Amino acid sequence: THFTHAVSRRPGASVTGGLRAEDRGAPDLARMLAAHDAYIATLRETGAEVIVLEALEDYPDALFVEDTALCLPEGAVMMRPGADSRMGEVAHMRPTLAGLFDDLRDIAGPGHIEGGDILFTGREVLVGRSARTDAAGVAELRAILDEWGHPLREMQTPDGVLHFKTDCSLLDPETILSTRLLDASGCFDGYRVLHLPEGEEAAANAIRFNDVVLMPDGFPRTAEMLEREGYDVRLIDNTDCALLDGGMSCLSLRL
Ligand code: CIR
Repeated sequence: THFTHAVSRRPGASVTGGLRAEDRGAPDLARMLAAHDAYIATLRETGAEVIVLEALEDYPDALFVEDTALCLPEGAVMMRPGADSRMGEVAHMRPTLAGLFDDLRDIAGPGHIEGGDILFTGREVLVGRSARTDAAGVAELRAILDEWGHPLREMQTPDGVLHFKTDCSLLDPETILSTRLLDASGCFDGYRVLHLPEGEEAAANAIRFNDVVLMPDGFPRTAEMLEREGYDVRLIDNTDCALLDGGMSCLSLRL
């Protein structure tokens, strides 16, 4: 998979009010910005053009751009977040994607779907139903993907897990990094699955971007496993995004 572009958005001061399942303290903006810089620099190192959008103070979670759209070779689909406070982020992303895609679609509703629940493996699109993504949202996406010729497989994000991709990542077209919990559902039959070492489940949200794999710092056994498997691993400080249940995939749209 070769990506020529990525789109990200700077966190603003309002990020301290971002959504979180459990309050473990507020993120530190300065440290978050430094980590965001490192993330963007790593994407750029691979030769991709990275568009960095301005912070949206009215939307504390707007840095998690992945949830606003699904980017595929045929076009992009603007999502319809299940979190009320995030709905308005979509309209702010739309003009950027309109400049990058000829075919731009919208999930019109009433259903909901967020990009964090969608894993495109190249051969199919896996979508996890979750507290944010419902059957009607998935059905609307399916109708669009039918037109584009992409099979969609609907699965279930485990209870208590924010998004499907909170618990898995695509490392290459054949290989998925997954928690044992998610993989136990059998959803990755037909792929090679690498399991997160016990106690390092929080490293499941990684991304393969061109020649590198970005993963959160602080999970040494996962990093070692991926290096042993031949991946060029880059560690990013995810301390502050983790307080808001966010990770590597959430911080960019990749196309
Ligand atoms: C939220 O709850 O919506 C944000 N605090 C975190 C979103 C993370 N996004 C993602 O996993 N794609």
